[in-house]
Amino acid sequence: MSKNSLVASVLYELADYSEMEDDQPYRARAYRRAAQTISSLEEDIEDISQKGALREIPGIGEGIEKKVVEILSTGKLQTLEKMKQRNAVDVTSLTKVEGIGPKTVKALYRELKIRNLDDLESAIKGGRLADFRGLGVKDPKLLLEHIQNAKLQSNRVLLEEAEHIADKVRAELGKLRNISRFEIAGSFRRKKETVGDLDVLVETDNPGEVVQNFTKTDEVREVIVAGEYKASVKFAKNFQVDLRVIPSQSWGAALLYFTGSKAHNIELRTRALKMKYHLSEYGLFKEDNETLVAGKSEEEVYKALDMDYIEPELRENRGEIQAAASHKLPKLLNLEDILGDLQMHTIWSDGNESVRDMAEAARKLGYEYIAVTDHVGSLKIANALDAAAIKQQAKEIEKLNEEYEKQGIPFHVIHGAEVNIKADAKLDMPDSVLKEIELVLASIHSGFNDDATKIMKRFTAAFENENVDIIAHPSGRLILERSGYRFNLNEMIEKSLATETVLEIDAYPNRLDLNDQNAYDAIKAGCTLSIDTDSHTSSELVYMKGGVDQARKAWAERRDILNTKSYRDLVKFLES
Ligand code: DGT
Ligand code: CA
Ligand code: CA
Ligand code: ZN
Repeated sequence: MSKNSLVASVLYELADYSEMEDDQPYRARAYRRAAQTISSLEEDIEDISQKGALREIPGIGEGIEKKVVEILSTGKLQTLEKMKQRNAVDVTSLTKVEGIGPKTVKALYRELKIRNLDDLESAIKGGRLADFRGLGVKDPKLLLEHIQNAKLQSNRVLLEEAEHIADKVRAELGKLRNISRFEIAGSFRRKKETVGDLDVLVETDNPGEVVQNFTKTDEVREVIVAGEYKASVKFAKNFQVDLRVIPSQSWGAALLYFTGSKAHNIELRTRALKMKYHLSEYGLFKEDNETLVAGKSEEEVYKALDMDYIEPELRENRGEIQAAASHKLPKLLNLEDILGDLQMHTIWSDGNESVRDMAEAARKLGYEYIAVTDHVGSLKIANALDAAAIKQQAKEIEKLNEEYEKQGIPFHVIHGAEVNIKADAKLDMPDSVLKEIELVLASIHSGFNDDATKIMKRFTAAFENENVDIIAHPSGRLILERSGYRFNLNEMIEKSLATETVLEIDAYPNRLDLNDQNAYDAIKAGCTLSIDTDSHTSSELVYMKGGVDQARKAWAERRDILNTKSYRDLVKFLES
């Protein structure tokens, strides 16, 4: 399987350590950029390396090329290993604490000799952090909470990363003999935004052999336990994979049980008891005589409990049990329902490819349209466009659309923009300019520490501006990194309905913003959402899948999502 994520994670770590050691910040930035590019590559980095084409990847020069080759052949990087020894500071864990970056880690080490989370915790408890500058959060209670979160998170990965690990599991299982079927259950199957471990179920006539062979596969770094029917192992980066052998007659019951969630299971068992049954991972039994009623498939179990089948994404105990019993489950959105993507960036601002490149990639995905939404205004880091550049871009897009029309290609590029909602609650571009843009996303990129009232004042200005169509990544969170600003969801929902402004599910893997619970509340209240990838290169357009997964967790149907509309209907909506 592809080593892209391994190479990326080593480079990310290298970036953190060099930021801590080095006074030349561009170096860390270069490593980080390369890591980001590599993790989003479609092509296998090993193949690229074998072709000698590493240098053709944007952001990879001679120095990084050498490092990539070393990681590919040895699985690690000598420079990084030395840095780790030299510092003996657990940068990886410390930077997981909200508000702590590599620079703070450096200062914490220099001034207070803090090397890891435990050191940090005792420093806070001992009041030794009182005079320390360079921490945004001062409140010891809040800091300890952040440390606790960092400890909990330390082995959780983004769903997108779990997908790559799952690919490895599938590949390894595919090589083993005597497996008649397998399935990855748990939070992974429910498409939770982060995954703690993988729960693999297999059906086989040779349990002992399969378990043993699994523990000997290439990906396994450590065997925690291995019995006759079960093994727990660690993959790279300490990520746990549990494997269980399941008998055929219990397959469905076990899949149901190990898919969870725990809360869903408990509700389901309660329902079974009321119907004089007993439900376990082995099957659904008559309460009095232990006769097996159902267990071969999940469908069979739900049916015996007088329920419709419940998709794994919905199994979070948000009312799905009652809905399934009264045949009122939503008809969930599918990836095929999505006809376009309404947030992406090009070389006009901070993206890596041209408008045409993005359009062509979107056409290959079968879309009818995209909106190109480069940053506009004065955001320097994002290389935002000014009014003159916006006009030029409009012309470029118009030309491309004309070209498509001449060739009879039914594809449209919508001229959009992402405008920053400034700290003073003004949009970072005058209305006279915004008015000329077909689709305007508004979002917050600064002033994250504002209180909820101030944040809502800023959002209100955006909602009430009639040029604004979509509020992008509404919470501003980065999963496993920062929790986002304080916003009031109910007020957001009210404003969205009142002003017909769409809320976004930003599908970028570490954003998924709105999150599933907030999106669920918004949809329930009647809001329309759009699912956009926020792509900065064309290979990221496939992140749509993760956005759709989150929307499905939020009970979204096709009609709830803006970009399931045909191009004509979308234009009507934007013009109204
Ligand atoms: P994770 O791994 O933390 O992302 O979350 P899950 O949901 O995969 O949790 P995990 O791996 O601990 O367990 C897998 C499933 O097994 C879980 O979703 C439901 C089921 N399960 C585990 N422990 C219990 C339990 O004590 N009671 C019940 N009813 N189900 C359990
Ligand atoms: Ca799990
Ligand atoms: Ca587990
Ligand atoms: Zn943005």
